Amino acid sequence: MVDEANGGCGGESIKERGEKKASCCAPVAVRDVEASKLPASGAGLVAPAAVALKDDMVALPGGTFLMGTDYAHGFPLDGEGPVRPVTVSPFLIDRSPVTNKEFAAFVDATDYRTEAEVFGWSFVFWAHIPEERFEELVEDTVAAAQWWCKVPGAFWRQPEGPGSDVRERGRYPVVHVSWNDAQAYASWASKSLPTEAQWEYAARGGLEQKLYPWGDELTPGGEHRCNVWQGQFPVEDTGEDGFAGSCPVDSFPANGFGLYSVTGNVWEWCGDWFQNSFRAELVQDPIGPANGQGKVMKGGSFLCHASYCNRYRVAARTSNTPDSSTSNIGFRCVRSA
Ligand SMILES: [Ca+2]
Ligand SMILES: [Ca+2]
Repeated sequence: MVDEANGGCGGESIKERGEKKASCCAPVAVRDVEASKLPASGAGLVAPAAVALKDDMVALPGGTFLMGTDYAHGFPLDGEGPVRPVTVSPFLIDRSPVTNKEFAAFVDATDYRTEAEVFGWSFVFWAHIPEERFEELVEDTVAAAQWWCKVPGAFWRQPEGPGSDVRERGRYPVVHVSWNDAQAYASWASKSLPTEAQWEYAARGGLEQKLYPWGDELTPGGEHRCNVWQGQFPVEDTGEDGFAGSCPVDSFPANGFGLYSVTGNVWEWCGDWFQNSFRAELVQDPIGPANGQGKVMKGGSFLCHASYCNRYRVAARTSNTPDSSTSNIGFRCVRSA
């Protein structure tokens, strides 16, 4: 059973949603550590010069911005606020989440095995599993969030389990990568995972205190600007924004800093441990606490819906354990300037 895993995004009141442990839309994978040896941390993996990485990063000047929200829309127990001035040093950040094609280059060069492979399973959203193969592919569901299915054999190259592949999804964000996997990729690419402050500064795209990377309206002029959920969660995603599930990283316009796929599509791992408060004295290049249970994730995913898990706002945050993997968590990297 995976019922210790918490799910979220379903059937609660707004109050309950705010009080729920912050891992809405991305369940905790309770891994059986005894069952297998933990994979390499990625330490010692160095990108060979022969591998040509397409390094599509944008250099950001850094500076002081207003981080967080004062909760006209947010979840107080997620620790999104209050709004405070934070200063980040100049850095470079990937224009988009790491794609399947980019992750494949890493795996081809290193034979790295993701945690989903080592543990033998990952979480897949129910609607993406072929109905006729549901019995065959799904070993269990999360008790508190039955739309999350434990699928043996699901990993980044087989996102919906055995029989699926990413051949037509080179430009889609890689998913089923744990924080540890993301960290391994970043080390190999001589990069790192963004701090939450770096991520939020970059996501805001130069706008101050807007809900979304482009402003305060979700669909300005009726136009979709990110890949989230339309319809009744978790039953029917009408895909009005063009996608029921993840989408190519550059499907929607970039933000003011030239970053794609900032909100919606897939959650993105950050380097910091999660804590639902922050240390007010940390105003210059803040990082999370020294340790914790979960790592920060930002940006929301294709499963987010206003009625349910309004966490595709730039100030929104959640977390998951560093060895968890799902079909809606990916990452992008940064490099110091
Ligand atoms: Ca969508
Ligand atoms: Ca996102």
